Formats: sequence, structure tokens, C-alpha cells
Amino acid sequence: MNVRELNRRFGSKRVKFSRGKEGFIWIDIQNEFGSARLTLHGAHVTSFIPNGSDDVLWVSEKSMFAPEKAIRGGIPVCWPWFGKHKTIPELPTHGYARLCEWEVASVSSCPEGDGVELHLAPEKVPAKWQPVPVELTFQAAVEKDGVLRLVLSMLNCGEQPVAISSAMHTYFAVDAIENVAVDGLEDVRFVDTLNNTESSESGPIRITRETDRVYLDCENDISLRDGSHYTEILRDGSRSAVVWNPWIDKAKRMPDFGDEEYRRMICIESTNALEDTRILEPDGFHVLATAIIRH
Ligand code: TA6
Repeated sequence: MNVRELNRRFGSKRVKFSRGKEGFIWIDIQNEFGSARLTLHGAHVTSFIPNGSDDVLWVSEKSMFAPEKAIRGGIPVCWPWFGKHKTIPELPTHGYARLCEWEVASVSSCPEGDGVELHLAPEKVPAKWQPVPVELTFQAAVEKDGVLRLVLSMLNCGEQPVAISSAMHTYFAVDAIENVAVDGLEDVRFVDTLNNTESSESGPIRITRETDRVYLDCENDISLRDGSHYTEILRDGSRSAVVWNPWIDKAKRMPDFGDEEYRRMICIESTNALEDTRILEPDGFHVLATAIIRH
């Protein structure tokens, strides 16, 4: 469907469709509570600006915006596997959902907020990525009290159980990484993926080196303090969370990440990762949801 058709069918004063210079179809949600921007490419949210705030999300100045490439920043939808594929290493890291072109299913507007629902059907996924027979729906809404609500729903339409690991891999913008503190994961067991050890830490998380942790068996609300900003990350359907910052050396190794940009971002991800992988039985259904609230 082209942009004119999308605006005719789904557009409104609060939800508008446009085509970017890179050829992506973009959706702008704008209401009395704030604004958000996402693209049908990967159902990828790239901006969330609650009223009176600056952008909560970070996107690299070196990000690619190209077919079958992930956008560096915003909220990548990592699905149907988190990290590397367990048995076929040449399949894309973090799955294929963030690389595909999604379709608009519906737009909703009500006094509490405005949102869009996007759909990715297995038959729309390139066969080279070995799609699972699971219908995937992504909802994003800008709601009152400065809330960005994201819901990833999945329904197994196949005959066999399917193991699904996933993440809403949110890149938060921060003024300076040295001022960042993450609360809510104190004393929670985590896997340090840099050396594959398990540990836990009391006190808030502070970033002073490359950090890549999968927190397990926790449903806690997480909060991010960064100078004058205070942001909450609430989760539903998730018993794991990831905290990641590439720091200096890894930032330099990533072509779509500026060498100094590690100082202006932190990833706090709502996940079904590692032992929190979900098994969808035939006709099985799972929802991974997160709410991002800027205070
Ligand atoms: O969520 C943390 C992580 O798995 C890191 O290990 C790092 O690889 C990051 O995701 C980014 O992955 P990407 O495939 O988007 O470059």
C-alpha cells in the first residue's frame, strides 16, 4: 500500500504516514501527550518525545537506513531469537523481525492516547531467514502521563511447538554515561555475556566499562536516572532484562556506531532471553509488553 492509500485508510490528525528519502514508510503519532515516530521497516520506533521532554530514545548518527539492515538505535524488535541463532550462525543476529517490512493492521485513537498496530505474517518473511509459523503483531501507542506503550504479540499457527526468544531492545538517550544509574536490578542474578559468568550486584548499576548483562528471573520495574532525567521501564510477559553499553573498544568496532557515541546511550531491554525463552505450543499465544515512562 502506498503512502496516499495509507493516509486515506488509516491517517488522521494524530497519525500520519510519509515516505522518507531512504524509501521507508514512516508513521508519526502526535497528540497532546507527546509524539513518536516509527517505520514499517522492522516496526522500528526511532523517537519518543513526551510533552515538555527531549527525545527519550537515541539513534546513532551513523545508523544505516537500508533494506534488510537494522537501524542502530531506537527500539529494535529482536525476534524470533535473541542474540545469535542457536544452530544456524549465518542467520541474522537478533532474528529477522527488525529487518522485514511490516504491514499496517489498524490505528487507534482515544482520550487516553493514540497508537498503531503493525503485522508481520510468516509468509511475508524472506525464506532465507527460515521464518517460524508465528503471526506477529506490534502495537505502539503514545499515552497520557508521558507513556510509550509497546506490545509484541505472537500466535503459533503451526503444528509444532516453537521456542521464541525476543527483546524490545531500547536505546535510551543519556546526557553523559558517567551520570547514569539504573535502579531495580539490585541483587538480581545476571549473566555477564562478556565472560559467560553469573553474578549479582547490590546498589544501582553504573557504567564504567563495556557492559552486557542478561538479568534473569525478575519482573521488577527498572528505572534510569541520568542527570535531570528519570525514566521508568515497566515490563509484562518478561522475566529477563538486558543492560548494554558497548563502551570504547566495541563502539569503535561497529561501523554504524560513532566512536564517542557510547557516552550518550544505554540499552535497557525488556526481553524473553536465555532461560526466559518461551515455548509456544500450537495455537499458543504470548505477549511481551513494555511501557516507557518519562517523569
Ligand atoms: O542486547 C545486547 C546485545 O546482544 C549486545 O551483545 C550487542 O551485540 C547488542 O545486542 C547489539 O546487537 P546488534 O546485532 O544490534 O549489533
